[in-house]
Amino acid sequence: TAPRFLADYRPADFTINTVNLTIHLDDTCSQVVSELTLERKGDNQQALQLNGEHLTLVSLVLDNQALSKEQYQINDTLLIIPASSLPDRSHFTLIITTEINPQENTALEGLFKSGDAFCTQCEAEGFRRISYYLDRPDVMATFTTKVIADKSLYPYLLSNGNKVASGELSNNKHFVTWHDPFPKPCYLFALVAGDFDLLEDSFTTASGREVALEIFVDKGNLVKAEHAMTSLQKSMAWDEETFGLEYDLDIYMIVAVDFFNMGAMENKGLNVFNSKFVLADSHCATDSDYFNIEAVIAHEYFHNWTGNRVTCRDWFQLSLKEGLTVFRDQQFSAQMHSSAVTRIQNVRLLRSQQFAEDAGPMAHPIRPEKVLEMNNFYTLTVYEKGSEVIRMLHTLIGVDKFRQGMDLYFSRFDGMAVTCDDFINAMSDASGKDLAQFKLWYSQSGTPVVKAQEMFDSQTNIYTLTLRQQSPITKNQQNPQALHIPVKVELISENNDEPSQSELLELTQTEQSWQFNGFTSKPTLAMLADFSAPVKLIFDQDNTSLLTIMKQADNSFCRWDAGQKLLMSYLHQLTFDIDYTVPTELINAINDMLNSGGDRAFIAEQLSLPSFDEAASLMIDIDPIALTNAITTLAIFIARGTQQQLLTSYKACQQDDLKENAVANRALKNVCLAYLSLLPEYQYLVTQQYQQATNNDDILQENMTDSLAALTCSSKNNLDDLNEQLEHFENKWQQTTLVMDKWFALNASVVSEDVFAQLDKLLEHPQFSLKNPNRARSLISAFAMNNPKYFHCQTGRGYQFLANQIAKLNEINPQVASRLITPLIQYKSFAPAHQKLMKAELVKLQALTNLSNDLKEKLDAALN
Ligand code: BAL
Ligand code: ZN
Repeated sequence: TAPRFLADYRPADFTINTVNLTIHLDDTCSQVVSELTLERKGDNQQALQLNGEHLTLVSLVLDNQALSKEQYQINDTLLIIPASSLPDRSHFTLIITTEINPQENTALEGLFKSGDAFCTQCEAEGFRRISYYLDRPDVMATFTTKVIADKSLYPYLLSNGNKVASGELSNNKHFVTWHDPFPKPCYLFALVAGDFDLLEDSFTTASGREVALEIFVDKGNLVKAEHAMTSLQKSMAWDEETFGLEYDLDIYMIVAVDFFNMGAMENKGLNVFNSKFVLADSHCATDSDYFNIEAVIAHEYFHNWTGNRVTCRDWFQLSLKEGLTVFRDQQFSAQMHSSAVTRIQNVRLLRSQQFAEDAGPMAHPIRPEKVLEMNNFYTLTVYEKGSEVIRMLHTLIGVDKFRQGMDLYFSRFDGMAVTCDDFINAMSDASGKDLAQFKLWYSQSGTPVVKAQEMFDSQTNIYTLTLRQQSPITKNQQNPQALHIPVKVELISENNDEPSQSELLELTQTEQSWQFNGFTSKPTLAMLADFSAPVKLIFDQDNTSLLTIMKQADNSFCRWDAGQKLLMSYLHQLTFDIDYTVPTELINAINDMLNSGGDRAFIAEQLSLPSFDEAASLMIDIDPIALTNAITTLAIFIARGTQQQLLTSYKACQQDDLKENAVANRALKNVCLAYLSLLPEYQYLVTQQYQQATNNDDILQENMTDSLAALTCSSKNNLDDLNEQLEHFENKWQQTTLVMDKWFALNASVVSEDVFAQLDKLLEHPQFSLKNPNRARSLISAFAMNNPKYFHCQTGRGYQFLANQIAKLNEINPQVASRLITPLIQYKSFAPAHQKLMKAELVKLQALTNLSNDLKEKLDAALN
């Protein structure tokens, strides 16, 4: 297959106005009858080319006449009806009958079996595995779908829109017909059939319409759907209050399935979710699971407007809906919880993963220009950096103008398939702000570097700040231009009678200076308040200034970030010299934080060291072993120096555990435990906490967050009790799939040479299967991402393990294989010895027969 280019976009020669689907479900041979009303656009004389893959064509009927084999052509990806076989009229009908094998569909694209249920995943290009179609998002049709299946095995038959008919058929079969009045691209089509428990509730919209809310889960899981239901209701209310956006159908359904490549999918009126983002109770889900469920439910719900009502013209525009919807879900989460902590977590993800992607071989602008396999572009760049770009716009024009821009966007484009430029133009027109230069964020890749230099003239009392920007120069980007970058700064005054100053600076040139008055001595600069732009900042600040910011900055992000910079500077020193003596000022600063009496969730973030990936993304030629040793050494230094205060805080949080702010209490408690567990004299706390949280006479005291936190300490420090705890945990949870995923991940994260033998054993575990994406990720990805010491071990065994599993997944599920390869393709950021070992594995993978496009695209980029 050849790559596609944004520059080659052309409107379709035909469109489809209505689709009438009749789907007879069967495990190995489902029949799909698709009646299309087609329309030729303009007076073109083109052939009709319909996409289709893994389909068996049974018959083709054009305007009531069967087409003979001579009248069309068919290959692995297309059904072509030449102009000579088409009528002269602009409107005509086509009835296509195809057969498919859902059971064999381990790629989980199109129609597949998830356990006993049938379900679909059509984004980006999965519908072509269900029937021949114009599978592109700018072809929007109204769908009517009749689903037929065995009544006992599949009592629920679901599709998009409203239920319009149902009835009994012979042979114990039944049918349900659904009609979706909103024209949509086929990527939003969905079908589910199965036997579920159903949680029902409702929502009354601002204009007084009653919407039925239905969540379908595996039998026995009803109570675990309650948090998802509440989250959905909160999301619906938030979108009305914040953006005036109401839901538009009479019913909103969510189905939780265990076999799913993505987190969830926003199909119109029928979201399909990975069960991981639906099911929760305090015994089996952690606080972050609860948070993530609420965020993903919100994200999919928000897509109803940003994605479904207004969709993408082509897949290069994916960030139009994803960046915007991530921004919306982040704003929602920030309002539901601590905005400071939510922002910190957004930034941690961006810096640890997206910065690495943007520095690696698959770097692409948030609006990519060249794509071989679209599934490879559901990336941190399109989603998370895409959201940062929307956030910058929000910062530049302000909340009110942003809302006016959204209103204008919907009034212009409701029911249409549009581009990122259309969105920015609406924002520009509504706000009066010139965003021409801002649009470069959509076409340039790489993380820009902003260098800051300051000068204080004690004669004139003028403070001058100079900023310089540079975007990376790469093979695909020879001449990057200056971007429009909002830089929020805070100047912290030394003198009580001179107020600190906060400003939004608009950096638009390569180099720009600003002057500030009102200080009689040099103020301390806190840069990038709220992380106002997704850039790498280079600014040499001494420890005294960082400590000042940590204590005095008004902006909570700056306070946290200054602490991280301080920690990062020690990590840097330690990677070069493991005997480096960390100054005791750090101990005082951490004791101050623990004593500060502030929000415990925020303190937990302040105390958490930069992760391996966060630190790595700020370094070059990384020696991964030196970095893991540096992180451990710094953590032990902190633990030793602050042990008394850590213990006091641990106990205080434990006492308050079941009171208000339980989540924040647990967050801080478990960070304290992580430090204390590094010191042998406190390791008894881990045993104690594990017992209390997992094996308690009082079941109400049991708690997955605490249980998992204790187990993580055991596995990271390979504590004596580890094996006993893992065995106990496995016995307790063997029936609960989502918890077993956590168990597999814990096993893969054990910091011990034995991990390799353990990994081999786990591959043979009766509950392990590469066919289940969650399970594959819980073992393989957890090892590669959470166990840097052994993933990067000098023998290359870690790299080999990952590559071997990717080779198997290439045949089973190319999308999952392609996600898992990320840590290997970023090999160029590591020291030469590691590069060589990683590259050798990539070369082996490249030689695979049947290499999927998904892997090929990444391997070619990495090895070129
Ligand atoms: N559209 C794919 C899943 C999501 O981003 O919501
Ligand atoms: Zn999305």
